[in-house]
Amino acid sequence: MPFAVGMKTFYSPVHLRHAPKQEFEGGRMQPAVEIPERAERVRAEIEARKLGPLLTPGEFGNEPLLRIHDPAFVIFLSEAHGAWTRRYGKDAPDAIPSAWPSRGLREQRSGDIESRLGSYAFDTATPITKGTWEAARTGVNTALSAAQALMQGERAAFALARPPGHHASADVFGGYCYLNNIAVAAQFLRDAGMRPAILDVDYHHGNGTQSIFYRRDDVLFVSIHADPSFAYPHFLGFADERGEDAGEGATLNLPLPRLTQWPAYAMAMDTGFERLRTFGADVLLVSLGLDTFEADPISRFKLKSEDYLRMGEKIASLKLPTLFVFEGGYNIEKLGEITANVLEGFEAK
Ligand code: OKP
Ligand code: ZN
Repeated sequence: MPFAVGMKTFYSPVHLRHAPKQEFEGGRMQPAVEIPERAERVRAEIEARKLGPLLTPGEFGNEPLLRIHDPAFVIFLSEAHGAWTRRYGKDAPDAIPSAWPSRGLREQRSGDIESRLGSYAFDTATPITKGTWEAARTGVNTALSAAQALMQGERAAFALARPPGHHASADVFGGYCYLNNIAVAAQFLRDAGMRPAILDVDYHHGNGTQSIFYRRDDVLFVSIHADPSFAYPHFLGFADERGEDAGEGATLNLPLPRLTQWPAYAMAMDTGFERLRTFGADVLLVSLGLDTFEADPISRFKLKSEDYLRMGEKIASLKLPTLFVFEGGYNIEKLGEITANVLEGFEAK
């Protein structure tokens, strides 16, 4: 195949500026797991296996971003770390909220940084660091560049974006996510007249992506994930959530039990694929989380390295232009290998 140059991967080193040290979880500060080395390992493996060219994302401005995210939320993200260090000092730890407008409290936020943080965050695992905004902003451009490659006729592209995006909604951040990379890319393709479907294979339910499209019938959301009755994000992703209003039926959740292995996982993929076909999508976006791996440090599924080749092949069987967007996956040693396996399995078909 002399002319096969492989799948384009979009990557920017700007992701390195988001390097959280710690997150609050399990009642204490823990070493962060969503760290720069994740994307660096994947990049190194793509280079080593010569899966295709590594390209620098372009600049798309704020317009595509604001098609999904609330302007005040975007301004907050861009200002938050500055406001935090003005309050707590130059050497303050990364920003993590300490109070939320839960039931019985007023939702109205003041200009105070604690009020804004608590109002826009939904967990304590998602610190805002000095470089978070620039990295997240560049992650969106990474996804948009890959979407543009599809519009220009590529069969597939990979957005190696960090931080991940699928837990972020229009105006809430959490789950290591700040801006929803895949949702912005899906809207960008929609605005170009296409009919996008999102398949989320991260171990965790993509609550942000679901919320964004929940009342719409023009973007399908299918998610395979650990049942929220025992897994993060705990409060969304149950099987009875099927979309609302115009969006009724355009959300499909396929929660699976602890210790799920490839055969059951593949069956869930087949169930999701049936819905993808009846929806009549003409472009597929995959939230590619690799935390379903048997040795993932924070997850409880049991997929093996070779299963990711099968996963890639299976996704290719849909015969749709496909945009892979990097999400979770925390086993640093094997993350490059299993990510590249999906891409290689896809390319082989
Ligand atoms: C982000 B992505 C589990 C704690 C979970 C947050 C997980 C965010 C996952 N013991 N903390 O979907 O991979
Ligand atoms: Zn995840």
